[in-house]
Amino acid sequence: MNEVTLRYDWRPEEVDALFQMSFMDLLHRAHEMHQTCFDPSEVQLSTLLSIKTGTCPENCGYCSQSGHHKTEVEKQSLMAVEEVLEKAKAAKDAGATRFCMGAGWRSPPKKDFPAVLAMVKGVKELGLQTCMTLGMLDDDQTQGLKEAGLDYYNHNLDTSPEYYDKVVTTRTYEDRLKTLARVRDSGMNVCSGGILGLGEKHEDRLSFLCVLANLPTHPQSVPINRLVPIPGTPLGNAAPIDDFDFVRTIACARIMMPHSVVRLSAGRQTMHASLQALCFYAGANSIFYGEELLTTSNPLVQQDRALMKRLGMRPTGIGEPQIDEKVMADVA
Ligand code: SAM
Ligand code: DTB
Ligand code: SF4
Repeated sequence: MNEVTLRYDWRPEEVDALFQMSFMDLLHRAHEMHQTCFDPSEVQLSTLLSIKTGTCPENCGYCSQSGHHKTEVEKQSLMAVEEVLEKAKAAKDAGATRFCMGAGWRSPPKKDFPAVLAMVKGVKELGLQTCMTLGMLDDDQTQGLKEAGLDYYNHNLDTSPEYYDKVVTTRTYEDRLKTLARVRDSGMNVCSGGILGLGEKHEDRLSFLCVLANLPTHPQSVPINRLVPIPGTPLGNAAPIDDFDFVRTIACARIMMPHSVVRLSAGRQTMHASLQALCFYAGANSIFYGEELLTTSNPLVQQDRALMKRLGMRPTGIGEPQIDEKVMADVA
């Protein structure tokens, strides 16, 4: 009898020991965990839509939407609810099971909140899971989203607490943790992960993974982004992260948060099919599906369908809410 025990006391030295394993041994270990907790042939498909783009008051060094950087991004005020629902319907028809709506806000403005709630309700009525990422939330906003039926709230920690202020200074890591706590306490599913390739050190990746895995409950969804360098941002010329270090990070996330759905997120556009396959083997079991992320491009739907076919993988509705993650998984 094999048991998966969920741990919340990971230490950076232990994660470093995982990273120091041979690539093959680490992937083998991660894949065994993946097989124990999921069907590794399944991949969850989430489609993204930017519902409000650009002019964000935050200064995140990686982001095309920050009003602090001179980027080419086309600014757009809040999209009409009807237009969002049309996009959601198209995503469902293409095979997505979750629709993620993102806004270039520090936090949602009061005047726009009724429309945001209408989007959640409308997208749910189409039979899709809903996710939103709107920046920091207060208690009332969190409650409003929960009551509207929002399934997931995305709020990334992005990197280690030690490196955070090298990337953004208009808010603190503590602010991020507070919003995550509100979302978690409301009973909504948490989607939280990060970006690799921000110029962070190996130690920052260890620390980032430990913070994420040592939250009171593991985020139900963990997006791992590879930086999409945006011209005009402070990180527009950042050196790309080594492919194998990227895969190793996914493997560690799988081992440390066994029941979380790990999403191979931004950055797939520049990843060869074989690198993506390695990420799936290491434990990634979700992707952003659809030709656009928020402001940058993503592989075409036909390409992703072809990739799944080549790999013998199929889309699934596995990102079902998994609030009861304390349950132990037993396998014979
Ligand atoms: N404004 C909200 C916030 O920051 O939480 C929501 C939107 S923001 C664009 C959501 C996430 O997208 C960020 O936390 C970051 O992880 C990711 N992201 C933004 N720009 C990126 C880029 N150039 N490459 C990779 N990931 C990026
Ligand atoms: C996440 O972790 N990645 C998504 C989503 N959550 C909101 C965003 C990726 C953005 C990539 C750059 C862009 O398209 O602007
Ligand atoms: Fe604004 Fe979010 Fe971009 Fe930061 S990541 S600048 S908060 S849209």
